Amino acid sequence: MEEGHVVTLADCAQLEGLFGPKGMLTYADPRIAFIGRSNVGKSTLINAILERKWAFSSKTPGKTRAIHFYNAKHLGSIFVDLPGFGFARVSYQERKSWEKLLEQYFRYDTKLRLLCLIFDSRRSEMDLHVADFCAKLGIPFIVIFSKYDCLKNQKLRAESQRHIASMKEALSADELFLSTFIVSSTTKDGIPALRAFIQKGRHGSDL
Ligand SMILES: Nc1nc2c(ncn2[C@@H]2O[C@H](COP(=O)(O)OP(=O)(O)OP(=O)(O)O)[C@@H](O)[C@H]2O)c(=O)[nH]1
Ligand SMILES: [Mg+2]
Repeated sequence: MEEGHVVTLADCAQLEGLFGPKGMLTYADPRIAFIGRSNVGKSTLINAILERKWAFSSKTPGKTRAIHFYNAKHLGSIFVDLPGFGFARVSYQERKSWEKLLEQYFRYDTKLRLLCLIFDSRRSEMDLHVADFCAKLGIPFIVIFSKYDCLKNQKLRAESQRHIASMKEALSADELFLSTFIVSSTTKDGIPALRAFIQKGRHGSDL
């Protein structure tokens, strides 16, 4: 299989062809999926981890509207960019069809080994229902706090650290919860540690 963007999944009708007995993803490397609200920086983070410019990012929320698969041979994984949820400007109909696609994708992809749940470091509400959703899928997950460079002063950083600590505490009982990471795709802070974690998991030692 080629390096880079390999396939876009936009319709449930493609699932059997991709994940069935002769599917192109059936015998490919395991998957790591990135999930989170629209505009939290999922696509940008994928590019930062990969040190490639494969995923499309945008200032306008709702950029990623289908499921994109990127084959990262150098990291031994296929990165999955999922559409951001909570994007208000799409119709009810469109949102429902995304939800169905996501649900079906999770059902079909038996080689999904890690979910990366992304939160914007500036938001302080406990978005634990998303973590709950991950826990229900039965797949190990990590929580990543993005855009840390946007916290411009010590007070904001201290607030964010408190929020992260309480979220960690709330998740600690969950066996599938592995770790938290604080990152900035702009300054690249935290990216090497996250990349190392993902690479290590490839050999089955942690995940
Ligand atoms: N300052 C800063 N901006 C960032 C960072 N990461 C992403 N951004 C910006 O945030 C915006 C959204 O980034 P995307 O990567 O497109 O976000 P997404 O989560 O993929 O969004 P959807 O595809 O809509 O779900 C873009 O303008 C990025 O340049 C970061 O670490 N720091
Ligand atoms: Mg995106």
